[in-house]
Amino acid sequence: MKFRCVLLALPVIFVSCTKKENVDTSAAVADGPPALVQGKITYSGKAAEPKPVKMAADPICNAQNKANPATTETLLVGEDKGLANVFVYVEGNFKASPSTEPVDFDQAGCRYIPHVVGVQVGQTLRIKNSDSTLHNVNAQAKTNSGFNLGMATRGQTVDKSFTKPEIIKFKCDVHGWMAGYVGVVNHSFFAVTDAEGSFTIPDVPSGEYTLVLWHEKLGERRAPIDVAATGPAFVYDYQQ
Ligand SMILES: [Cu+2]
Repeated sequence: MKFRCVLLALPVIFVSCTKKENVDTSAAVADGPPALVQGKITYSGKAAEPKPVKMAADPICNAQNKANPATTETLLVGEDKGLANVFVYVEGNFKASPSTEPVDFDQAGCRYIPHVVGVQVGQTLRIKNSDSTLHNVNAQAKTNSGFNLGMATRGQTVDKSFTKPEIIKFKCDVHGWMAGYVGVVNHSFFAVTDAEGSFTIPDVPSGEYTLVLWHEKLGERRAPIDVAATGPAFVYDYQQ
């Protein structure tokens, strides 16, 4: 297994990659001012072009899809090999109370938007239905309590929260193509990579941690990081 990490910025944050079995997962005690953890996740392997999603089974989905054609989101590689929809979080036990801001997780155009989203333990996940069709929200939690509920009305919202860290797959039992992921973390130091593979996690307390990367198709990677000051940037390539 080959890992490649490139340190781009001044040595304000040291990033190296190791195989999973070599990583010390214990969280270090914060001992300095908070810093910005930012970087770009790439995938230099082969990636097929996203395919159109066939929504003919539901005329309402199909009509919306014509105006805004949906494509598969399982592996989205963008500019400069940037890998989208990687859930990135700092592993550790931080003293953090959940944000009071709800996180939106919408069903719109018969897709989950965003496709991958993060939420803190105890924070509200506001599940919406922006479509004029029935969606069945099947949260396939393993550590948390899962649920399975129908949302039949356009504009309907359901608030949920989770008690334990876990990345939960959501699927719709009505529309087999619908899948989305909610990363639950016990603090606020997480992000999802954008279309260029970039992410930013602000205000991480100085210290040594493990940065965990998770992608729905490519799986999990772990990299030790030493957050010592502001201004870090690194590139991590998912190709093995
Ligand atoms: Cu649905």
